[in-house]
Amino acid sequence: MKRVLAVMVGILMIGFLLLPGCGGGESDGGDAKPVARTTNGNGLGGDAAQVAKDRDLTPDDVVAALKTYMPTGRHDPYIMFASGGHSGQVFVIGVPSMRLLRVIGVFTPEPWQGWGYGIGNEILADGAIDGHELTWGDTHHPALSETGGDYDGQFCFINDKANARVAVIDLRDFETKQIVNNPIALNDHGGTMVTPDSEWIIEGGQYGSPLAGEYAPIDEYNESFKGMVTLWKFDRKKGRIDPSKSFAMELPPYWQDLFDAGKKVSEGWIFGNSFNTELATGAKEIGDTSFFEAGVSQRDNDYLHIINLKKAVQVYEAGKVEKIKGMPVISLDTALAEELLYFAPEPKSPHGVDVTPGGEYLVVSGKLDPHVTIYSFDKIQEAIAAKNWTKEQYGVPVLDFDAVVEAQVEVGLGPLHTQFDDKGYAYTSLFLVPAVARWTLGGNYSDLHDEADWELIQQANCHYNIGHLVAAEGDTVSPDGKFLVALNKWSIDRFFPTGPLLPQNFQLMDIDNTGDDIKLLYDMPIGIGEPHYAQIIKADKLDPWKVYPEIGWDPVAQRVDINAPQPGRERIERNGSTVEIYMTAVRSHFVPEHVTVREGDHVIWHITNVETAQDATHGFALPVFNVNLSLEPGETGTFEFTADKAGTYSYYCSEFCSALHLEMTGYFFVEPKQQASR
Ligand code: RUQ
Ligand code: CUA
Repeated sequence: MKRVLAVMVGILMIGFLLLPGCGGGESDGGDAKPVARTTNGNGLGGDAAQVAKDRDLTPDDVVAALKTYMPTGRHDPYIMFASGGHSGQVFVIGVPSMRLLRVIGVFTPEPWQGWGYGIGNEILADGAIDGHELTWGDTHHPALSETGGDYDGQFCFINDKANARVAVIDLRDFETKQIVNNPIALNDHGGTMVTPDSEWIIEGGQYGSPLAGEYAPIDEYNESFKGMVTLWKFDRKKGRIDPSKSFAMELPPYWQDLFDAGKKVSEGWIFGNSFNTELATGAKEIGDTSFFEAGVSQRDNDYLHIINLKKAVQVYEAGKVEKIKGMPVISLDTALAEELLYFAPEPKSPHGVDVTPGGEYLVVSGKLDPHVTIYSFDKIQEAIAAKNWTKEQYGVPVLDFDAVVEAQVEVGLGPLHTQFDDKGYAYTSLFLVPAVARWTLGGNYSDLHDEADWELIQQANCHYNIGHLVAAEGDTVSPDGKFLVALNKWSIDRFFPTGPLLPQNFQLMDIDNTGDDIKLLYDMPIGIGEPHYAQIIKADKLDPWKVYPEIGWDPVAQRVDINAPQPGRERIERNGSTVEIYMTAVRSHFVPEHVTVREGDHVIWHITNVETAQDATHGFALPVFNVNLSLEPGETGTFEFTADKAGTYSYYCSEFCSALHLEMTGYFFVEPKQQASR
């Protein structure tokens, strides 16, 4: 097989290098050198053979390079949105080149975008909890907005596990527009996932806690601690979550983990997995059995949560809720009385629940069990109709395991998350092997592959300790297959060691094949935080603005700001001790170049970048007052501060925008109090 491939690559490579302009459509490839038509042992010809030899590349290496190399000027066919973990941000990466295109400032201030330094300050301030300003987040699960269960390229949502917050990013300009706090929770994990038309954004909790962050001692765990899932209503027209139309449901204090929304046949339902049905409270010293890690792993089963969302919405709309810190909450008693909540046993420290493209099956992994367990949505419905259940300690009906399980597949040690492709395969990350398991789906998916149903086909090794994995559109109703990225937690020896702290490693795999032919293509170190989940969308579904639509654009409101400074109308206005500055920026000057205020004045400063050319971004850096804007073409930014320190401050443009960029500067004078009385 290798030999055949090598020869094929050789032929391909020669053809590639000999044909003028071949594959060079949009790139300026320069003068292609003539290449000898001979091949050597690598199956490569001429210069390519020499490079491969000098660099000690195998034929597989060369194929991998050819599959990921993106000539200058050409764009990737896929775009990945990855969580930034405790960087609090979202990363935008081209696939298959794995080039980092952008880090979107979300929960953490980010100076290049001016995020938190004059841009987006109010949005970040909205993320404060009870007056405590937060300057970071722990982003876990990005969710691209969907229409009919397919990514539509309009929005991206992301949760902050550390503080139970959810953010909305508008994909017209790739900027964060909103951060909402969950009033009843202080941490989350099962967020964000969306329903097939993004009507609801799911945010499940994690560690059981008294609702609304109240105090309760640990020995009241069983009564005072609660679990929850929150359904945030998304207003697509406004591009915002509408907290006034959102609600939550109380759950037993098991640790709810990940959620997924039903689709197609299971639309209207949502599913979550859980652990710690043991109700372990940790810490040997207080008489519990052990540390949490053992305490939460005692039972053979935890509970898959099965929630009738459609009915829950009706119950919420009928007002059968309690308000907790302003959030309407369906109590556990109401959820049971209204038949909204069911459980099914799930084996050994389960993690994740992933719904198949047609919505027929739910895949759950047991971290301490080498199987994935596949539940049938139909069988779940039959078991509910037949009341085939027993009740657990909080009164929740637990459906009979054998009645609802369709199949179990032994995939390998430490299975975590599952994604799908267009060929009837599922892919499960195996943390302990570590590897990506490819296995076959049965049922409606049997016709898509030649292999037996519900069977392990390949364990493709990765390095090391894979958490999530993501395939192109791999959690939608129509997965693309083609590429898969393993989000590895450890990188150990993969890269030059940057001291004791090492990057995580994204490994790109080629899954555009069948059988046991998954190939590793590329390593991408992530040295900015620990990404958890990612989603990959086809690039042609995104239609971002190249410049803002009009001069004076306010990206928060997504419309022209009537107060935006316009060219020719720059000015400085004083009103008592408030000074308002209307400034424009254009290559290569600010208008005005001198601004004078008095010590103690409150300063409101508006700047419009009046450029219309793509990429003509200007910065605005002002020392001491912690201001650094990024103003993209057409954008207006406004910031305020108190000029409480007399002095002479030179401000300048912090983007290298033109040959005379260094000259794009000006002076901000703050007259001392005694002189200011002149
Ligand atoms: S889960 S630790 Cu996405 Cu595997 Cu968060
Ligand atoms: Cu504008 Cu540099």
